[in-house]
Amino acid sequence: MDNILLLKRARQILLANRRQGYTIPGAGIYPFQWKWDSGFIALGFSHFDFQKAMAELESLFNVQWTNGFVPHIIFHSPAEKENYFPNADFYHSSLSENANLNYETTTLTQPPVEGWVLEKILSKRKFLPEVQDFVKKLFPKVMAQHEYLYENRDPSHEGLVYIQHNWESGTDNSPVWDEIWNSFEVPEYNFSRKDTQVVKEEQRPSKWEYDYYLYLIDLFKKWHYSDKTIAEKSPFLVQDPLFNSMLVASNKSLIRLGEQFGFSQDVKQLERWNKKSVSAFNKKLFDNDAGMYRHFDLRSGRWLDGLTSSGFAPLFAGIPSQQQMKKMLTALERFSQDGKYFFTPSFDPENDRFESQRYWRGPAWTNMNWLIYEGLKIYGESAWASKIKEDTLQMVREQGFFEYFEPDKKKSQKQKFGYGGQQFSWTAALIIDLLNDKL
Ligand code: 9WN
Repeated sequence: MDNILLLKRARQILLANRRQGYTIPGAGIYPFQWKWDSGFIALGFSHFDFQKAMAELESLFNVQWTNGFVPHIIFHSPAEKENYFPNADFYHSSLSENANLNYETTTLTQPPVEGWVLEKILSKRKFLPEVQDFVKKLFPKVMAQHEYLYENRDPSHEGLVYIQHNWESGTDNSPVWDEIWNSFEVPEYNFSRKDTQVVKEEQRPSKWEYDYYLYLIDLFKKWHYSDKTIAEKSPFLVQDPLFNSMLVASNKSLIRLGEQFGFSQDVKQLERWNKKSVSAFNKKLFDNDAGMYRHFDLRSGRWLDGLTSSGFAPLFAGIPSQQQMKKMLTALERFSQDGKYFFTPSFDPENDRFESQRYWRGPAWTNMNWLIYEGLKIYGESAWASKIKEDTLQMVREQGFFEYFEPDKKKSQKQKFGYGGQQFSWTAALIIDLLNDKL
């Protein structure tokens, strides 16, 4: 497939996945609106249909809670209720005193990508008054989300916020969580999996992992979703390098947008937060031996076991020093094992727990590739950035617009298909962005 056809297919996918005012990640498996997916999708739309890009973000922030929190799934369509588990009935978001009762949502969030998404889409239509009005309207809402995170997810005021559930990380069944799951027991849940009716079981998280995911939500329900109680009592409390990188990158974008649009008080606050975050990031999360960033478990007081592609995300936020970045290039090379794997497997391929088809335990993902690609450009590492771009385009050209991809190049050529959901929105959106990028 040449680039023109690839671009055409990508646009068709985004349009086909569009519903009323929002876009689903993929038909069949994900029939609602997801938070960080919407960020990537808005970026994709901004290249050819600006109204849809703005609508995507607007529909996300319409749901914002009174405390600034933005939930990770908005169950817009009641007709799809039976097709996803766990749905709104399991969460009971109304148990939280902060919930927005006009919408059915989850009670978890996802990486705060919206600040940098807003800046990126604005750069394409800077001078249109309508777009400027849109940014002015969204800025305070994105700011309120950052306030929520710094005030409720950073109890020791370190500058690093925690996630309270693996679903908040975006990298749901990453092997880094195994250690936490092994530290306590949960009851067996009886429920009917919907995901494995549309995607092969060996490409999805295992049933025992779902039991842990559900148990945590049950605990939170008991505590009426109080962040304070969760911080005190929950067994899962992690400073995630991907989540915090998205926060720092969004801080930086909000600072630039705030200066441009006259939000000077907010700019000062953002600068204070951000300084602290970057410094804590490098002190606490950088593993000098591995040459990359790690997840920190606030419960055990140490890094979680295992290296993941999330550990490269700080590049996107310009967090590493030049010296750290050089070390990260060596780690990146090791992840690709001399070109055996596409950039970038989601988990360390030399680790015994690496599984090349199981979701976040090994496969390559276009959004992680894209974040690393953009990060390397910030550091002027264009040769490296081009390698990642080429790998990503090749992966999608050979395997299709899947959710995630076989990272072993030889194996992928033989099988000619990817894994998980098909006609996947963020894969399409980011291919559009990459094809429009001049590098
Ligand atoms: C749970 C929608 C989402 C992504 C996540 C990805 C996956 C959901 C699931 O799909 O998670 O949120 O049901 O597996 O891990 O990053 O946002 O694409």
